[in-house]
Amino acid sequence: MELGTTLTRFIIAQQRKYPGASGDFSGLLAEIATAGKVISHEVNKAGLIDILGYKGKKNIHGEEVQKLDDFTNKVFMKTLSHTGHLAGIASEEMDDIYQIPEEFPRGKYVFLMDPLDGSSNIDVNISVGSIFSIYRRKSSGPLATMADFLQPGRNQVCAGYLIYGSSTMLVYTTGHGVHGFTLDPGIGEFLLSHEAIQIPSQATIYSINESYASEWSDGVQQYIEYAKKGDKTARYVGSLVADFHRNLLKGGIYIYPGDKKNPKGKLRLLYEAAPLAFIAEQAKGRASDGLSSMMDIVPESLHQRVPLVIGSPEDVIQAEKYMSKIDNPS
Ligand code: P6P
Repeated sequence: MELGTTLTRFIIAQQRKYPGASGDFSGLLAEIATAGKVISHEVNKAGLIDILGYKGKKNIHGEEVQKLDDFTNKVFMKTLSHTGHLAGIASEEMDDIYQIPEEFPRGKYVFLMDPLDGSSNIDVNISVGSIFSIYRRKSSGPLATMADFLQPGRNQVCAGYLIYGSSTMLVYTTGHGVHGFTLDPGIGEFLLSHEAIQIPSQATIYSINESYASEWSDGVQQYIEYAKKGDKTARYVGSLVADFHRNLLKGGIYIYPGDKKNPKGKLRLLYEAAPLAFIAEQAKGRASDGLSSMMDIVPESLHQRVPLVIGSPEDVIQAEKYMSKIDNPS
């Protein structure tokens, strides 16, 4: 039986292909994959054991912390802290940065994550995901600093996501293209299933929550009207990783705009928009806040929100034309 290309084998081959690529990623990616296997196992039986529902606390954003949010955060923390590659970790589920404990060797990278995005969808069996981003630290002392984390997306050395859906997939980039691996639960291995993913330059899908239409800017309103008059069709799961992953493979545009009530929108720059922007650009796609490239936005705080326009480059450019001309006429 042909095993297929395992994640480990692919990473080793990539290191040979790109000698400058640090071997550190092989260790980190292998542990991220391990965390993904553990989380996939729990997510897939969530309806059967008491890890659903509300944990009885709220996070820094005032959002109810689901039991599985907490579980997945802990899985990544335990799996990654010992690798010796990280100096610190930031998470949507943690108010401040986490220093790798001194009993573990500290490394030259920092790791940021949304450990379980879309977790409120678990109860109704909709795909959810984990999103991660890795930077080389800028500081040199024993402890990671906030400056290590507040870097523009262009500085990322690795970004990816796990999607827990009809199958569990790991999709990542280290700046040499975007590659997708599907978990074979029978052997517990992630096998290469989507090598060198490239997003179609233009497509018919647009993803946006139209219930907020009355709050949108004129530019967003007029772009969506333009899209509806054209050949586009609406697809909106309400789970960012699921909407992004579908558009990455089939093409399309996803928009979570700012609006009159929330000018910066809902999504987080550092552990949602920036890692997906790195993936989109590596897949020949495009990502912005409607005006500026997502990869060039310099973060001012760990949990800051940002409007997101991402997907097929020609569709994103068209949306940006409406949003810049109408919302921000020079
Ligand atoms: P809305 C989930 O809470 C999430 O952060 C993303 O996964 C998803 O795309 C978005 O929020 C959905 O938000 O406002 O459309 O319900």
